Formats: sequence, C-alpha cells, structure tokens
Amino acid sequence: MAIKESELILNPDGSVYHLNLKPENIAKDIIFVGDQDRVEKITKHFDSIEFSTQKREFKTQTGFYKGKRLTVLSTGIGPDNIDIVINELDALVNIDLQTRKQKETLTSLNIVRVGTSGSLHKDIPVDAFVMSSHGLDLNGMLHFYQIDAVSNPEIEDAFIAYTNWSKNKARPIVISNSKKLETLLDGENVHKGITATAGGFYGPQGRVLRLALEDATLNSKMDSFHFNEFRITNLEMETSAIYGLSKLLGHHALSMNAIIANRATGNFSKDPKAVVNNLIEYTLNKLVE
Ligand code: R1P
Repeated sequence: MAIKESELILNPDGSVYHLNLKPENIAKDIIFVGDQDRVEKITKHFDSIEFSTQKREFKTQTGFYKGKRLTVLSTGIGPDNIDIVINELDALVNIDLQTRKQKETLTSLNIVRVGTSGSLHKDIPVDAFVMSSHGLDLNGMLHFYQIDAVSNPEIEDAFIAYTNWSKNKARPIVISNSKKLETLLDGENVHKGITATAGGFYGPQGRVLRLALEDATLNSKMDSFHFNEFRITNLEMETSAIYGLSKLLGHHALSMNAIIANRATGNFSKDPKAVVNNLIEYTLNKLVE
C-alpha cells in the first residue's frame, strides 16, 4: 500500500517536508548536533562540502572528511524534533518516494550524536566526554510506538521502584546503544553510562526558577541509582529518542556527550566551546579510523 500524501509529506521539489532533503543528499554515516550553528563547526574540518540546506532548525551539510562521505544535521532541541528527523531520514533511505512504498532492501544508517550535556556525578567533571551506553527515556514520546522489542523492563522497573516514579508521568524506557558504534568510538578517556533524556530543560531536569517540582529529589535519586555495572551519568534531551527510533527502524545509533555542566558540584565549563570542539575532532577521527 502506498503511503498517503498526508502521512509522508513531500515538498514540491520532492524533498521530505521538514528536512528539505532528497535521498541523494545524505550519506549513510550521519552526525547529529542540536545547535544549527554547530553544523559548520564540524564541516569546517571537511575536505569538501557537496550539499547544504536549511529549513527551520534543521540544517544539513554533506561532504567528505578524510575521504569518507558524511552528513551533519542539526536536530534542534528535544525528543519531538528527533521524531521528525529520524522518521524523515528513514524515509529517504527506506521508502521509494515515487511509489511511496517501503523498499524491498532496507538500508541501515549510522547515526552519532555529538551533544552537550550535564553530568550528575562529581567524578565526571566538566570538559569530560560521556558515551551513552543506554538512553533512559523520561519524556514519553516513544510510547506512541510499539516499543516492547527495544525496551529493557528489568532496568525500567528497578528505576521506577527506586525513584518512586509518579504514575502521572510516562513510564521510563531504557534503550541500549549500537555496540558496533560503541566499539568504533570507544577511547581511553571516555566515561560510559546511562544518559537520561528529559522532555524539557527546567522542571523536567530538576531546575527550579519559580515553579515547584513534582519530585524535587529526583536528580539525587538518579545520581545514586545503579543497575548491575550501570549508573545514570548525565542528563540531556535527545538520546533516548534517537536510540529508540533508530533501533525500531533498524539503524545504528550512538550518543557522545561533551559535559559542559556538573549538576552535582554546580560547576559550568570555563570554555564550553573548547570541549565541544575536542569532541567533534575526536568523533570525526574515530569515524574514519
Ligand atoms: C539544551 O540547552 C540543549 O542542549 C543539549 C540538550 O540535549 C538540548 O538539546 O544538547 P545539544 O547541545 O546537542 O542541543
């Protein structure tokens, strides 16, 4: 059955609706960043750039780094944007946009997020790198999909019991990374742990300005939560959505986080641009190793 025009919206030039991209515009290896201004901080290292476009917060550039074709794409902030980005990227490789039918042979993309994040532990200081072993979904977007095949109920139930998670909030979901990309991007000074993904920056991450929180102790409970060798290392707004949708659609995904804030000590990096640049260079070089 062909997917209707209202469900898979294409622009007049045949590109997908939000990302403004056609199939030939993207590489199979894709770097996600949140901030659209970070795209060129990556592609300035490229040998050449063959394609650039931008619509809203979704800026894309494709080119070559040390001979490898890479696409860099900004997702903007939050899991709602990740729903748009991953579904439209998947459509570009796995749906024939002319016939509007799923292709017989499916393609797996390699997706690496280079993000910024806040650490929850004193021993993961500002300016460190964290690789996300899992995404811990605290926002609920993924519950609109059939997620049983990718979730980890044992860890989720332990987390729900430990934090006395409110029934009024979406059930947390734990999704693991791509082991293939974990091996490729691994390095000596890289911390590893569960990355919690919130659906907001203030209350959903425990920040209080003028509004009281449903559970003011949640961050400290997350800080001390353990499951086997895993602990929750950091808090941001995209990883669990990237891991969940990628796994469901057959893509490989890994999040690399530059720690710019330490929520346990209250410290903020003296030079956040430098730590992000270091992570960009680290990631690019690992991708071509
Ligand atoms: C919030 O300021 C944004 O910064 C973090 C959060 O996940 C959120 O997107 O990541 P990025 O720097 O990758 O956008």
